[in-house]
Amino acid sequence: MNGRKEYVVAVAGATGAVGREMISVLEERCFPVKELVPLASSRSAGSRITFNDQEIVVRELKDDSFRGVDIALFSAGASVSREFSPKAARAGAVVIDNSSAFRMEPDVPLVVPEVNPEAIFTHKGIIANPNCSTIQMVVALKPIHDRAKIKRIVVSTYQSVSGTGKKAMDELFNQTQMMLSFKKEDIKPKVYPHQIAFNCLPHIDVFQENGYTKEEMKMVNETKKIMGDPSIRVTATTVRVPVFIGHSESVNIETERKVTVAECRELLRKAPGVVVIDDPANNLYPLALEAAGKDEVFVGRIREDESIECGLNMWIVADNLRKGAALNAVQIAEILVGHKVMKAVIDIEYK
Ligand code: NAP
Ligand code: 12T
Repeated sequence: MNGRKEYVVAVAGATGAVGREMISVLEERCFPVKELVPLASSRSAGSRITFNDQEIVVRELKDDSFRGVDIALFSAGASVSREFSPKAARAGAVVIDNSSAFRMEPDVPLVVPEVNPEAIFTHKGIIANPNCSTIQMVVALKPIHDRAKIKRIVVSTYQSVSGTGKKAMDELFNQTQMMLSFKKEDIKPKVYPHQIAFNCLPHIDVFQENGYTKEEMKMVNETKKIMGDPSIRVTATTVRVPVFIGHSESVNIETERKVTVAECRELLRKAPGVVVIDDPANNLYPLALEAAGKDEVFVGRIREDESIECGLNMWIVADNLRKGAALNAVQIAEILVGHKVMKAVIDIEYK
């Protein structure tokens, strides 16, 4: 196969917050698409999306949707993935699944290209895209782990509503409008259990028996799997904040060997996919508003944790729809087909 081969690419969930972003990222990065197949539920089948100045009709996702498809990007929720990803893989497509359905399956690689690209080639038809909050954290922490071995991570997140999807973005918009027009008593939360406008909710995804939310446990378990090191201890508190796009994280790490602030900045300046914005004297640090629409993971507020011997604190921000979801999935596809990054294996790996 040479670099000029083109692929039939299906996007399941093409009308959603992440699916739309996947289509624009494919276009922006000139992914070699022979044909784009946008799929959604019967609700939006028949509507149109634009790809490379072409209008394409959205089709209903069905059992036979994947005939002739080479790569299927899934972002239509975990239950849709559970039902249709194996069918797509059996039809001959390589699935890159953005839902939580298969991430912790031992047979399914969980990939962040800056961290563990080699895992891609172990796939058996399905590759999982990690949780948004985990992706941006491991992109920033991998170089530090390689240098000084991270023993423990304590993370608190400030997550935007776009992580939940388009209905949640509408809910924040509408509640904000009602608050500003003195109609607070008319607000009836639907997507979240409480009002999100002008509020912070320490609750993302469902509560588990151990008192943590599923989002918190995703950060714990996925971090170990992606970093390939089950010995890293991780604890998380995930919080929804009234921001449309961009997740922010306060991250505390304890390392085996000492890393100074200057060394940490230097390591991260050289790290792929990372931009350091760390100039407190000029009030410069990463901001969700500025990360939105960008591809990189932004890191700042790097400082020593003076309460322990070998510890650091930092603030990590990224666009959750791009690096946290759509961009990461497309980067995996690029490696798979040898576009830009690595040699093609898609044909050898999956027949
Ligand atoms: P969204 O804006 O609500 O969009 C959902 C999409 O799925 C829509 O295109 C919808 O089509 C489609 N869909 C829903 N039910 C379907 C069905 N039964 N059959 C076919 N299509 C169906 O949600 P989103 O934010 O894009 O998120 C979608 C998925 O991505 C979820 O699995 C979420 O967990 C995951 N996600 C992952 C990350 C991450 O951390 N990597 C971040 C955000 C989201 P209609 O227009 O027809 O309703
Ligand atoms: N519930 O991919 O609500 O597992 O922000 C990502 C984001 C699940 C996921 C959210 C979620 C996922 C959210």
